[in-house]
Amino acid sequence: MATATKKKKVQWDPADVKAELLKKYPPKVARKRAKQIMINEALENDTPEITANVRSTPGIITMRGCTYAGCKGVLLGPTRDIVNLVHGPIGCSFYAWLTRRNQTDAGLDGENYINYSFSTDMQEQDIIFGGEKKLEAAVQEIYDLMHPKSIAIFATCPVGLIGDDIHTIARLMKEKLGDCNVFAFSCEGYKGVSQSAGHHIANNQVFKHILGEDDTPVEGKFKINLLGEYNIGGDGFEIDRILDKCGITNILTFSGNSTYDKYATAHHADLNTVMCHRSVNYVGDMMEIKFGIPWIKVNFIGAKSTAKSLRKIAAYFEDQGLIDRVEAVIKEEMPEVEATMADVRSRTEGKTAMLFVGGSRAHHYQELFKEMGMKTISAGYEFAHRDDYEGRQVIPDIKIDADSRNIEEIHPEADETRFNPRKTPEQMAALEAAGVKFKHYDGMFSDMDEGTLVIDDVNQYEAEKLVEIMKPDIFCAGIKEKFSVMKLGVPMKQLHSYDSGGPYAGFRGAINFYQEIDRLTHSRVWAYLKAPWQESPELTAAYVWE
Ligand code: CFM
Repeated sequence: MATATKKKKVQWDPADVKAELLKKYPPKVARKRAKQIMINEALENDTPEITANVRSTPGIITMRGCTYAGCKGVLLGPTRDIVNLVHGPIGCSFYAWLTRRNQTDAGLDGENYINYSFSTDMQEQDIIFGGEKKLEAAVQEIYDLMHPKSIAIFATCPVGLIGDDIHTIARLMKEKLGDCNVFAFSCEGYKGVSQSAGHHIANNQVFKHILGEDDTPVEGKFKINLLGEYNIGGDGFEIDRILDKCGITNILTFSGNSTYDKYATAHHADLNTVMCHRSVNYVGDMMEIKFGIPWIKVNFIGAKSTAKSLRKIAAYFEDQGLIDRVEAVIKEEMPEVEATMADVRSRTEGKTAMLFVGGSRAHHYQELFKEMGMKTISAGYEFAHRDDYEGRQVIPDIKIDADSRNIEEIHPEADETRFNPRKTPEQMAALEAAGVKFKHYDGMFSDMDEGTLVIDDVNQYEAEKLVEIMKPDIFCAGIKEKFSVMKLGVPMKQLHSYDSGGPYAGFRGAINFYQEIDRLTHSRVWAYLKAPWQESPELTAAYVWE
């Protein structure tokens, strides 16, 4: 196995690439985009400040989704026993139905509504006369048919526009049904600039309506929650396998493979670990204030990051037995990972990658590429905030604009009976000194090389330009980008859905990923393909009557 990453000869100057990306825009758009396209380590600016979490420019084909997608699809979608009822026209349900690959274990009770699509199917007359009656009837119908523990109502754009009072309907139906927790989300697609607003709306409601509701004790010596892991392609299953092996009890994965009861008992954990910082970091903060549970950032993408995260968790519990157990698990799991890594690396060393994904994978997956000796030459998030790029220290400086002010900020207080600080301030300080940093995230910039391009809310045009100019060995993004990139002759890997592959988390996931990327970067098929107009630029045709 080669020890150092071979430097690929740079054929482009990042400043030229940036200029080329901006060239086609009208001056006003170019000025705006210039602040969202950073040459890492501030080669051209005094401060490495990036503009993020702002509106996309109309007319540009953004990679983003909407607020409803972030709330219903991302956060609540993976919870199998809460019925997700979409109040809106059928399209909003149909296009969100089983499109995210969050897997679930149907459990012994078999209560699993993920395969269903529930909608009030609003029609024109409901838009004119109001849809509240229809919503009420839909909640009743679901209850009569399924008797679920909980029904969550999601507002789509037209519901916000006509002003249906979904929260009152939810409250009245909860009172009427008695044993079913009905609550609602004002997550209209237009509510924020991206999915990110939907995460926030979802988290607030879950925090207010379910978290910490059930005081039945949970067994386990080392109890954690894993916040911001969504079990795409079974990632959460692999992480649970490893945690189990270490003797760590994961009460709640928020929200992959979750259930209502897991949320309700999550306050029994002694540590919150945060995977996807963007979608969930405020839940960590709120749970600390309300219940006294500290949080740390972890990353189970990449074998080395997995080992590091396990060691951090063990260090937090300050238990020699657990520390030894974690070391034994790492020792047992790593040889196979390292053997595959060395084999694959002999072929992937020095290759280049580009990653454009939602709000955390574009950072996390750089770890796996590093392990393969590959260099990330450009990366960016669709909808992350400045702290996900620059680190959490910038949070106090982030200007709150009108779009963010639109989203409710909740300010919890310590719970009268359930608040219990897990560590004394002295213990926390000692752990910090020993390297277990709480509420800490350095962001993407610090992990990327000087001169790499970090691009917020990249669009279709820029993505194609980047591929044309920089010719990466692999491009990672989503389904909307997949085919245009492949047509440029570059292999493409979807990092949202994993192209039906995965898991890629943990130790076994790392092995899967190395093998997959090895195959993809050595597949020549896309480079051989020629579009008809490339093969014979002059097309001839004849009219039928000729
Ligand atoms: Fe977090 Fe996600 Fe992501 Fe995200 Fe998403 Fe996703 Fe994503 Mo698609 S919660 S921010 S809103 S890690 S669905 S599991 S892959 S864009 S990078």
